Amino acid sequence: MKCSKCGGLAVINLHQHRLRLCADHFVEWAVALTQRTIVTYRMFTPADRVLVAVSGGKDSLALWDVLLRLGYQAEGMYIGLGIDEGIGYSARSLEMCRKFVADHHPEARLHVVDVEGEYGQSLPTLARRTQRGRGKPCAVCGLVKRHIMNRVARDGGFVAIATGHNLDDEAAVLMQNTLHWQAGYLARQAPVLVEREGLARKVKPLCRLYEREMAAYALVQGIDYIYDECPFAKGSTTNFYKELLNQLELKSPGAKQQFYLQFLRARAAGQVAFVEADEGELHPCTRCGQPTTAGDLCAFCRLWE
Ligand code: Q46
Ligand code: ZN
Ligand code: ZN
Repeated sequence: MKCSKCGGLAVINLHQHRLRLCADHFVEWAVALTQRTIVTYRMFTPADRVLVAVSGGKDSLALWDVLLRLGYQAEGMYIGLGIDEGIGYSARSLEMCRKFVADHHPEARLHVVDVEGEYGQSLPTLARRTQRGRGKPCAVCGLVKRHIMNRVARDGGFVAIATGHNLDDEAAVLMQNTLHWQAGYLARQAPVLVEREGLARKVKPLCRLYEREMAAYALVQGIDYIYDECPFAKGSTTNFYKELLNQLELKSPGAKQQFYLQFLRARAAGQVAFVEADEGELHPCTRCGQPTTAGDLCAFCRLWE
């Protein structure tokens, strides 16, 4: 298999783009596509400080790598959830983030927030105690991560929070929301969530890259990452939809990309419109000061009551 650009040995076949690329041209292509996405959706500029949410997995570490290569002021943020489940998941994922910095970008800054150290309970303990989410800690986890990311972004003066969601993640969520006609979620599913009163902007610069491309990027760049998913992700509905979409992709290369990009285009052109659920007025939580639509205390602060 020959590289479509230089005729050298290709390491990846990008069926949906009709491209085969060697290692160098693949890295160049992935970095350029990310840069185009950042510019197209006006995510941030080189003058802005960006906080990258890193989990130790391939997508978030690759994203951080790409942003630093592009010269952005990107700092990492790792949230230690205290998940062990017999595989030392959180400890190993933090180790991967530290190793990434040491091996690839020793000058980069990594912020670490340890949930148990800072708030007194690990995520699994907190989730058990509050009994939210039917035995799975994911609902509480989402709430905790959103709160902490927003706090670090606000205190540190970051313009945006960047996450490593790739096209497979976005297409799976889109499929899930479409099958259930979740109009409120569909209205909010975008590469950029604009900032509003006290809530930082959220951006997904990898939303045009396939998951297999991110794995290839990490491999080619020699980025070590934690292969295991969070143990609580097993059997998740998102994973189920990802598998369905992969079957579709096998029969019809490019199907995932088309599904997601056509949605974005149709929405941008005003062909489809979804009304965002009215979440009510935001006001500051009396304890932490973060915006909330609930009563005096925000949902995060109520967790610790
Ligand atoms: S929500 Fe659930 Fe994830 Fe939190 S507990 Fe793990 S699987 S990390 S993206
Ligand atoms: Zn080449
Ligand atoms: Zn609060």
